[in-house]
Amino acid sequence: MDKTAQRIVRDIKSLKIQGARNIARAAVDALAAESFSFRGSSRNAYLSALLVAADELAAARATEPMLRNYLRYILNYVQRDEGASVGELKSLVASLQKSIYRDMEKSKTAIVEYGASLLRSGHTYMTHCHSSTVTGIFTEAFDDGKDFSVIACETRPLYQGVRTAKELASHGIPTTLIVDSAAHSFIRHCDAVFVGADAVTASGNLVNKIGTSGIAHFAHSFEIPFYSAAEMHKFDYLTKWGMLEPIEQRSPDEILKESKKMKNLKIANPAFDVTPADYITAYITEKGIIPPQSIMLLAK
Ligand code: RUB
Repeated sequence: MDKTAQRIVRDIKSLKIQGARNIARAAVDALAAESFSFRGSSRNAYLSALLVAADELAAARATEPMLRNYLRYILNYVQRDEGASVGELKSLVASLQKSIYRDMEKSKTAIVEYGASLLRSGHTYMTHCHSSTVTGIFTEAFDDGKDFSVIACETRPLYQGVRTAKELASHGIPTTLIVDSAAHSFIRHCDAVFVGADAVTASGNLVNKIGTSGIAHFAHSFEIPFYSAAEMHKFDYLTKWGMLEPIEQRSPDEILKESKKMKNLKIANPAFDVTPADYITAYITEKGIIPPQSIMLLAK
């Protein structure tokens, strides 16, 4: 595999690159790098190099349909063009990479606009983990002159919520950072919850950072609206056929370094959990703000 592609796989695995959008974009870059660095004129050898790289990238993070959808999109185009030379296929991949960038930017702009329209001055919002889409919504609304505050859960074990809190606070948004276990105590002071999405399933369920489903449960019991900002590319088409979204299990070392030396101690570290559609007020997508029950109708 190409060196740049290998580095991107490592960075995705080690969470140097984090968040579904960033991961998907990096995976597209890796596949484009693999394509660009291919030497030779055999179409079959070129295709196998792309397929091997795509497999490695897809395996880097189990719970990321956006990554898989974009890789599949590129491979479909490349495989369909049966008469094309390797040179032509390389140009095709480069132009698909650019059109994916445009597509991602366009959908993020639309989601941010729809999401920001839900925010009100004087309100307080809770968020969990680090979603580039949700921070985009908050900063856009703030820049529009809305005066609100945010409560960010720190998101153990890797504290992506601390990143969110720092980002929002340095943008000027009044932000309170809390430990995950304080979510229940603080949610009653919130007007809505905004989280990102790693995957959306055919039944409208949300797969997002571990801890999301607990917060959704609290929000439901206090009748507080719960929104997830999710591009349609986060929809996992395989769930239409009954496949369950795989949940990535992370290293025990993220929780306790010395655990391997201890007898009778097992560490469980799932990276994501599933929030039932019933707890979700709506998904904020590039197609509008839609109830979870409609997601499958709108996913192409
Ligand atoms: C990140 C996470 C984010 C989603 C959405 O988990 O759960 O909420 O990926 O992010 P991790 P975005 O830090 O383990 O990758 O809106 O940026 O796609």
